[in-house]
Amino acid sequence: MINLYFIGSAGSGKSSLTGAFMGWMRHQGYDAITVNLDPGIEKAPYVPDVDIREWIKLRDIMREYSVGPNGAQIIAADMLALNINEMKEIIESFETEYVIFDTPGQMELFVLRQSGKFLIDFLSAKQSIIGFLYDPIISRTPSGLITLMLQAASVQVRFNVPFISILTKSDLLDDDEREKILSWGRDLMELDSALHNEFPALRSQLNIEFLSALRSFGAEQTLIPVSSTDGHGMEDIYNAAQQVYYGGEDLSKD
Ligand SMILES: Nc1nc2c(ncn2[C@@H]2O[C@H](COP(=O)(O)OP(=O)(O)O)[C@@H](O)[C@H]2O)c(=O)[nH]1
Ligand SMILES: [Mg+2]
Repeated sequence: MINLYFIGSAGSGKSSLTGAFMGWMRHQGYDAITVNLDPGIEKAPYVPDVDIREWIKLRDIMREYSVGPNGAQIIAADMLALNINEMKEIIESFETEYVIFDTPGQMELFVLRQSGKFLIDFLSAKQSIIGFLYDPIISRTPSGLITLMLQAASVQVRFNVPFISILTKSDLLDDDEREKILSWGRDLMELDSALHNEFPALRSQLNIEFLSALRSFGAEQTLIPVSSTDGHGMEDIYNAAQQVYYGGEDLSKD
């Protein structure tokens, strides 16, 4: 069983990708379920098989603790792991090959607080993969892309599980823009010179050594461009995930 966690900044497309990838898996005849870990989600673009809202409801927390929606999000994040035994049992009862996790809208609530790490470890870190989502609008500038790489590196340090990098909503980019972002991801020299074009009087320590150090995190920065809207790239996510645990071997379809 592989646990695939989609993690990325707010609005990067986690929930949409969970739905789109699940739809693709099902269409291919692969065995998968979805788990929603976002207690704040209003309308999921898919029907979760397991849903944190069964246990945690933002509205109840707001009432019980007399806090607003932001405070409730934080409390909810800390409560994420409370029902984890039950959740694990339910997930395992599906006896499925793939479990696709949609994580909370605010990435830092999942990444920085203890419960996210605890949850991934508890649900068997051995078989986990993180799909880190790069928002295309942020990735369009060198400084934006580097910022996301830094976030990706921090997610890697934090969870220490295999990692794939996904450029979401690629339908919003024209061909040139998409190619530019992908080649920045592949070639740090290019990213470095683009950064110097963006900031001709660059003052910070964002130099090529820094970028190389960033890359040495083992962040395989081969960005996989996908679109949840037109379904582009779903197979590439699957192949990348299979590559991590099975050296690319195909699952048996049923
Ligand atoms: N054009 C386009 N929009 C997308 C795509 N994926 C997500 N969106 C939109 O981006 C916004 C945020 O998506 P969502 O999945 O809720 O992001 P999350 O906060 O990371 O879960 C929504 O308005 C989606 O409709 C995509 O592949 N293409
Ligand atoms: Mg979401």
